[in-house]
Amino acid sequence: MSATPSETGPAPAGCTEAAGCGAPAGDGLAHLPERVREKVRDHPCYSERAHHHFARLHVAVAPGCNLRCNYCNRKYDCANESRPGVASEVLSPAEAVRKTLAVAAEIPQLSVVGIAGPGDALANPRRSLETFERIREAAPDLHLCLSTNGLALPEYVDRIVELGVEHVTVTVNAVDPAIGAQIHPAVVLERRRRRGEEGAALLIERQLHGVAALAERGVLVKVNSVAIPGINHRHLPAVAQAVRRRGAFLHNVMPLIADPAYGTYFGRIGQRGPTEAELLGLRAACGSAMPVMSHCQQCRADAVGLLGEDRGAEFSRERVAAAAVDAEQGRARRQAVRAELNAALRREEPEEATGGGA
Ligand code: CLF
Ligand code: SF4
Repeated sequence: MSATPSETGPAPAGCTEAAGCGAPAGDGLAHLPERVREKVRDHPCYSERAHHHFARLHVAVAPGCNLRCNYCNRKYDCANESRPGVASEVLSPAEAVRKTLAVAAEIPQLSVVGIAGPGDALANPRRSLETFERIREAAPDLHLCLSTNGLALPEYVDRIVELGVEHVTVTVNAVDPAIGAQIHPAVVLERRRRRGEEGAALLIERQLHGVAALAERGVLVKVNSVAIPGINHRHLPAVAQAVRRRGAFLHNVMPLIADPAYGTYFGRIGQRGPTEAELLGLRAACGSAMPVMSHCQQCRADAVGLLGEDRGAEFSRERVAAAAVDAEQGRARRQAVRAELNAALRREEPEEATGGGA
């Protein structure tokens, strides 16, 4: 989320891509091919059931952004501020790996490491991709997950696939440039800033292209949309249809968070978020295109633990640097715990397939 875009600028506080890279509806996994089930079963965001058992870690290595979103403030938060995409500190790739190993040794239910800000993962490609490369090497059992606004996505599809990133979230708030420009007033691509509908059209074109290219390569693509009453609220079912046609797997429809205290443009002008009833109605409307995630916690960009709990304070830079981590022992413990959880969930799947009712 933010106010002033810059490619290199200081860390945006919370990417709503990140801000809510949210997840799917109740896991009717049984209808999916086994190769897809394997990728979803222990991902706490892609499977509603998994989120009760498996944990995720966000490594906040991506400070810059290439987009301006009217719901973003691009500031660091205090550690107690729990809202989408914010982070208390930005890590180097080496620090991110160390943190991953420390968390994975302490939380054996850890199954996913994601990059979700605090800016945009692909506006910081060197840092993000190096981080994934190193984590893949150090802890190959962990799923890699990336969240992006999609502007730079077409350039990185091959690299994402090559690194074995199996889950990518793209935030798509509009497929109509006139609506998109009210949410994203400016984009920066190849050092050129484009404003208004020109910028929004470019963003949309690249988002949809990126979603299709990833889906064709077998990456599971989740799309996040921020519901903003009076702006894109009635338009989101059209977004759902457009991304489904490009192969998106899951839609996360999230409420706008626009507290004036956060200093975002929408906060300053008093733009309200959707009511609970509006959000439910919208999720139902979007759900005719594809499954809709309803358990998203709109995580911080440095979130740690099960969805809904945040153990980030236990893994600050200082604590991680001082911790003695036995990576091998951690891996063995994690693999045993995850194997047991996976087996239990697998046993439940046939019941789910027949027990869902009419
Ligand atoms: Fe993180 Fe996002 Fe991956 Fe999940 S979060 S990068 S897909 S591992 Fe999950 Fe958090 Fe919602 Fe995102 S609950 S904000 S959907
Ligand atoms: Fe903020 Fe950039 Fe994410 Fe938009 S894309 S929410 S401006 S960090």
